[in-house]
Amino acid sequence: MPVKKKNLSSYSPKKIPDAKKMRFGIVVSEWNTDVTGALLEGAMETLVKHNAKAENIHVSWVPGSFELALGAQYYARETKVDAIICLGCVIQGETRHFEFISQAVAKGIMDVGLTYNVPVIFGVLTTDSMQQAVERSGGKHGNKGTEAAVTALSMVGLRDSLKK
Ligand code: DLZ
Repeated sequence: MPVKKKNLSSYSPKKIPDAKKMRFGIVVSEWNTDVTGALLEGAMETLVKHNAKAENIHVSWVPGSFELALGAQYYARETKVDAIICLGCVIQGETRHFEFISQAVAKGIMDVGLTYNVPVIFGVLTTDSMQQAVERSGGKHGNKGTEAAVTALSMVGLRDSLKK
């Protein structure tokens, strides 16, 4: 039964698969580092809480959210990770840059997942303001990094449950 979400981080821990044998790649954007660093913390804490081993979590930084999809593709092609988590923060500015980056990264991340048959998780905040981003990276609306990690665990669990 799905959990009714109160904030980005509400989930039922009992239903999350054990991550003891799972490997993860996390690609993080350097743009708005205060926020993306907090997303990374949320994701790492969550993976470790569900028994992922620190040596099985690989973190790579990319210059901005636009580069997340290619970073994810490198992981998908060159490594044997079970899931890739992309973390970024795109904040609405005065120009249309926001739209281009947000749409490109969402589509790019989805394409990598479907091409390589590996969960690639969209842990990217797209907000109107820094305040909204802070509230969603460990503030009153939870942490999207946590949500991204939970999604990664769930998708690897789903894949494993369907293996013959
Ligand atoms: C250029 C740019 C701008 C204006 N804003 C953001 C942002 O809010 N969040 C983010 O992650 N990256 C931003 N970038 C950088 C682009 O993602 C990208 O790194 C550059 O356009 C170089 O390809």
